[in-house]
Amino acid sequence: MANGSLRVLLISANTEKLPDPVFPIGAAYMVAVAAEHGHAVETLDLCFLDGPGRALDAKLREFAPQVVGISLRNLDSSSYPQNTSYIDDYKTLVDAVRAGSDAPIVLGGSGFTVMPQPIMEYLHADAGVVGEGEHAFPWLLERFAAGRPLESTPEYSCERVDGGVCVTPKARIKQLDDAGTPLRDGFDLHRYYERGGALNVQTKRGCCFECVFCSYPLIEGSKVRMRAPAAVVDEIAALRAAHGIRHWFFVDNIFNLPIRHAKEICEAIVRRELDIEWSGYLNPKFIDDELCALMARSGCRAIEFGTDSGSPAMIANLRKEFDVDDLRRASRLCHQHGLKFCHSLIFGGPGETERTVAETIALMDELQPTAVIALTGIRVLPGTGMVDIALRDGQIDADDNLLYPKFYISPGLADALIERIECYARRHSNWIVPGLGIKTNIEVLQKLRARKIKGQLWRLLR
Ligand code: B12
Repeated sequence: MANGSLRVLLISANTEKLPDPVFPIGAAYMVAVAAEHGHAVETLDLCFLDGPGRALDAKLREFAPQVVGISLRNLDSSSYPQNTSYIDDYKTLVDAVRAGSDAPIVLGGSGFTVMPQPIMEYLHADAGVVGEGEHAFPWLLERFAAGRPLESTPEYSCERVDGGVCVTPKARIKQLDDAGTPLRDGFDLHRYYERGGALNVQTKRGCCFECVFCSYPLIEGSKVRMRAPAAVVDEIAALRAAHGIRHWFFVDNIFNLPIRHAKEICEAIVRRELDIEWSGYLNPKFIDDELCALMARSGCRAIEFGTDSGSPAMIANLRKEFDVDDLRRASRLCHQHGLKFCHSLIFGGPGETERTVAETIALMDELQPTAVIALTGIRVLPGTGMVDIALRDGQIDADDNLLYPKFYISPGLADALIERIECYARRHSNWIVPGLGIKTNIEVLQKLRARKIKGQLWRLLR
């Protein structure tokens, strides 16, 4: 091995299969950068294994990694009252790596970035990268290879947490095309495609909004940075040609902002005759006739609107930057262009009352979306506006580190809310309520996948 090169094992720790198993794109970006910097990289994906067990032991023995990177995508299912926390599985994983290897353990991923300190304190890792890893991970590997400590530099701030070090890049990557593309070969691409119904691709990072509950700007920054449409299309085309992947999910926080960029992506897909089908998250405000036409032509088959509420008062309380007329217009455009669409809702936010719940339900009746995905309760995440509100309303304690999920439900509404949504959703076949197990039966979903049905399964609900 070349001087300064290390054996790096990248583990994707995510095992969640609802609503679908999702390809570990963040980990695949890290595989790519580590390999580009001359390191020997191997991968271990826990998604389809029954616990790390023998597979991990064999990897540690045979590959003898000098660094183990662990990608933590999710903390918990973020649904209430039914909820799954993954934190204890991560602890079991880290302990198993420790038992079989002396290699330093480096954490990263969106789940890690949401609350680095509590995770470092609980898992006792050697290091963690907060935010995007394309620059920070190779920097950290170089330090390990040279036997140098992790200390702050003009580019990185290094903070000691419980015997480990949290590395935070002081600036985000400006030119997103410099981030490269994920190297996917280390993961079972076909299995994710078969069982998840799509692969994923990113066209931009960042979110400029400040919705009161949302962690996206904390994870990706509040400045939107875009990839060149040609680069996005090249990435899709390569996987289309090499592996026949036709179905895609754009993982952008908001696919259609800036709207010009979204149109360029669609135009590039059409021009290159990629013959794909795709879906993604859209904001109901930045949508017009031209975008819908282009989306339909380029293969968009399902749109998820981050609507959250249909009540004017709640839209304001959640600090959303659109209004009910935007929701009406966006829904109408989808109907006109034959685009299947769903509204994602979060009930129970600050100020929610029976009246605002009724307003949202009435609006859904009016808009006739293909599906509604409803959450009851807001998972309180550190660094978001929900912390102060939940403290004020006595729903969390000041010393709660929020590692295990706490949910905010507008005071006085808790049981009434769950009953109301359950009752409504059971009578309306296009409502999905993960926290109540409504339309989230994994056996049913996997049977549909076994019948080779691709794309978003909620499309089938209406
Ligand atoms: C797109 C998306 C989805 C799509 C995924 C579609 C698909 N086919 O990929 C859908 C709708 C299916 C979905 C579902 C869920 N999601 Co989701 N999702 C996202 C979103 C918006 C983007 C994720 C993504 O792909 N990012 C792009 C990649 C490139 O970024 P990345 O993974 O963060 O990787 C970078 C860094 O983190 C770092 N990195 C990553 N790994 C590693 C490893 C090491 C060692 C290092 C050093 C660095 C590093 O470098 C990478 C490149 O810069 C995020 C929010 C966000 N903006 O992050 C939520 C997010 C990941 N989801 C979340 C959750 C909770 C879920 C669900 C559990 C529940 C739900 N809300 O539906 C399910 C779980 C699904 C599953 N099987 O795992 C949470 C997870 C944190 C938490 N609160 O637990 C997030 C962060 C949103 C939030 N609420 O805060 N999701």
